[in-house]
Amino acid sequence: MRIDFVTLFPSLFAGWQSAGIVGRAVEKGALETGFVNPRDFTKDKHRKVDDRPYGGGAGMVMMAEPLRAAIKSAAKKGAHVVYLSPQGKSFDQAAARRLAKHKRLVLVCGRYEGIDERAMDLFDEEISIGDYVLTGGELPAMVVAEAVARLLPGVLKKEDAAVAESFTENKLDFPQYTRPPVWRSKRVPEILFSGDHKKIADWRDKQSWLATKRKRPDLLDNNSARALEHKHRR
Ligand code: 4FD
Repeated sequence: MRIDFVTLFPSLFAGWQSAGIVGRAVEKGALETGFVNPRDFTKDKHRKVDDRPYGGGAGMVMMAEPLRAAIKSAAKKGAHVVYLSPQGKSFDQAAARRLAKHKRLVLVCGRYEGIDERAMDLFDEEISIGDYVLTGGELPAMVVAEAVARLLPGVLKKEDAAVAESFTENKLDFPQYTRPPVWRSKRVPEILFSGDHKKIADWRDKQSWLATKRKRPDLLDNNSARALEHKHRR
C-alpha cells in the first residue's frame, strides 16, 4: 500500500516512519509513504496557505486552492482521500480494516481552525480519532496510518497479530505474564506452567471475556454477552 500525507509539517513524520512496526513495514516494502506540502502549491511570494475567516472570529482558515492542488498531486487514480478532523466519523479497528483494503490512501492533515468549507468535496470521507481537538491532523493521520500498516500482509510478527485479532473480535486480550514466577508475592497463575495447551487456551479465553466484562462492557452486545456468560458459566 502507498499512503501520501498532505501536510504543512512533513518533518513531524520522520521519527514515526523510521522506527518500530511502521519502520519495518516501510523497510519490507509493504508500506510506501509520500508527503505533499500545500505550501509548495502556492503562487504568491509569501507562500500563503491560510487566511482570516470571512465573518470574523479567532484563528485562521486553510485556503482551498493550495489544498486542492496538493491533493490533486498526491491522489493518483483510485486513491481514497481521507480528511482527519474532529467532525469526522470515529475511527476504530473496523475502519482500519476497511482502509487497509485500498491500494492508495491520501491522508489530509488540517491545521488552524480547519479548511474552507468549499474544499470539502475533495474528500471521500472525514475521520476523527476521538472526541478531542489537537493543533493539527498530523497525529491523527499517524494514528490511522499505523493502525492500517499493522494489518498489511507480512508486517506483524505472529505474536503481535494475535493481539490485533482480539480487537477484531470485539474483545480485550487476555492477561500476560513473564519472569519471575513470583514478583512481590504475586504468583503467575499455576495453569500457565501446566503445559496443557488446550486448558491454557480455554483459561485465556475466559480471562479475555472477564477483562472485557469488567473494563469494556460496552464491547459486549446483549447477544454475545449472554452467549459468553453461558459458555464460561460464571
Ligand atoms: N479528533 C482530530 C483531527 C484534527 C485535529 C483540525 C478542523 C482542527 C483532532 C480540522 C479543526 C482539523 C481528531 C486539526 N484535531 N486538529 O481526529
